[in-house]
Amino acid sequence: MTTPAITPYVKDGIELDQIIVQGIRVTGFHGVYAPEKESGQLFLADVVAHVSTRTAADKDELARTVNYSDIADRTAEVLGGDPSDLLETVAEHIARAILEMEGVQAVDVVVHKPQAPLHVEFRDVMVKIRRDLRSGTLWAGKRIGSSAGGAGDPYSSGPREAEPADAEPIQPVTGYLGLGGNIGDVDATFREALWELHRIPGIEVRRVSSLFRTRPIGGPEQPDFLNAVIEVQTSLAPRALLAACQGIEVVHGRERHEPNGPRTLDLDLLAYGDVSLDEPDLVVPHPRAAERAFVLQPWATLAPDHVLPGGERIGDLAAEVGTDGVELVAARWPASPEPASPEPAAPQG
Ligand code: PH2
Ligand code: MG
Ligand code: MG
Repeated sequence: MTTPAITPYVKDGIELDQIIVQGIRVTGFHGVYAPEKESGQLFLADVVAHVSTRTAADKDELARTVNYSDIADRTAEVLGGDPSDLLETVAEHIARAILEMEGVQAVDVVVHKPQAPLHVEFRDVMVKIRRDLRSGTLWAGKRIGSSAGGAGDPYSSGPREAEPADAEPIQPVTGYLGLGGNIGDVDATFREALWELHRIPGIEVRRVSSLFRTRPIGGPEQPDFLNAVIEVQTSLAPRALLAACQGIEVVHGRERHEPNGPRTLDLDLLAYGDVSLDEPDLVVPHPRAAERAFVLQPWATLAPDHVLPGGERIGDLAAEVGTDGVELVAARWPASPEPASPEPAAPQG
């Protein structure tokens, strides 16, 4: 059984590594003809997961890579699972199952059906596909669901696409949120907001920037702000994450009187993975984030190497806007009280 050659998959100019499982063999019941669905026949699959294996190798830790045994299990489950008419469908379902695994950027799938009912002698029939997180499978709301094969199967034709703003990601996405406030005990409000966010299913607060006192930009005469940025990992759609932020603002007595006016808590969605959105209610990345020292300076203490979809690096943007009107209050924050995590960011240089 031969397998077609594997073309490298290149992401951000870097050729990814490949984890390959070949010849996974299972009796399956796929096929257009009734006898195929009744008796079943041999199906085989070859799967190439395109991943970066560097950190796993560096640390010699299974948790930092993709377990090839899981690749085989997921593939076998599709091969031996619900019958589809077409090999194309089987391949597509395997690709989706593998792309759901954290760290997998792209996948090649070959499905073989060496006992297909043909009129001539032959060695093998196969369908080969490549899918990646960008090539249309990124949005679970659009592409993934229990509806596969039914009338609602997203692969059947028809304009039933979820808006990207409402689509849940296949893999958890790293997001950045900006915190601001200048009314009340803002430090305490921020700490409460962290835990309120963390408690929401689908949001995990990962890391917290240093805390800054900042001169108000725009709006009426008002007290200085406190500002910080946090990193979250989320399985929520962008709009659901925004709604969570707005809910927490309301809990903390946020009232919208005037633009740029004083507030107890402002929770802004700064970035969501490398996604760009331009909706009436939601622009991502935050349209003014790249200009504001009170966002960029805290952000740069947390994720200086984060790159916006336009290619700008947070650390570079922070250096450009400078530190005018922005003063470090606490490098490590929140310092107290219990519980100690989410982990504060290590202070910069
Ligand atoms: N937020 C604003 C307007 N102006 N100025 C500072 N220093 N910090 C803020 O968070 C801030 C602001 C609107 O969201
Ligand atoms: Mg806001
Ligand atoms: Mg704001």
